[in-house]
Amino acid sequence: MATNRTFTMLKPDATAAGNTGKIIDRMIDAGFAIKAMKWTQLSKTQAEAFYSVHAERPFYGELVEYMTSGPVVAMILEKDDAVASFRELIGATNPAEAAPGTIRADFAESISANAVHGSDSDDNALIEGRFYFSEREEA
Ligand code: IDP
Ligand code: MG
Repeated sequence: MATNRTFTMLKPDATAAGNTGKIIDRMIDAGFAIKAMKWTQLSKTQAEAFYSVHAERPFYGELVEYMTSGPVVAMILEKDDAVASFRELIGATNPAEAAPGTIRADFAESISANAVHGSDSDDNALIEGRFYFSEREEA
C-alpha cells in the first residue's frame, strides 16, 4: 500500500546554483509538507552507501564523485501517495526527457547533475529517510 511519505535530496548542482529555495517552493506549492530537513555534505563512503543499489551501473563512480562535490539538502516530505506524486513533480532522470514544468526540466543541468533525488518506492523512502534522520528528527 502506498504510504504518505517520501525522501528527497537537493543535489550539489541545485545548492551551487542557489536554486534550493525555488525548488523547495515548488515542492510546497505541489502540496508536500516538510517533515525533516538537513543541509549537509556526503562523504565518499556515505555516497557509496546511499547509492549502493547502483554499484554495478557504469555511472556509479561518476555519481558518487558528483554527489560528494558539494552540499546536499536532505528532506522527508509528506503528501498522499507521496512517492509517485513526487516522482511526477520532479520528472524523468534525464532533463532532456523530463516533462515541461517538472523540477528537473526547469533546474537540472544534465542526466547526472539532475537537481533532485526522489525515492522510487515506499520501502526505499523509509530506508533513505533513515539514512539521514532518526525517528526523533522526523516531525
Ligand atoms: P532517478 O534519480 O530518476 O531515480 P536512477 O536511475 O535511480 O534515477 O539513477 C540515480 C542517479 O544516478 C540519477 O538521478 C542521476 O544523478 C544518476 N544517473 C542515472 N543515470 C545516469 C547516466 O546514464 N549517467 C550519469 N548519471 C546517471
Ligand atoms: Mg532512483
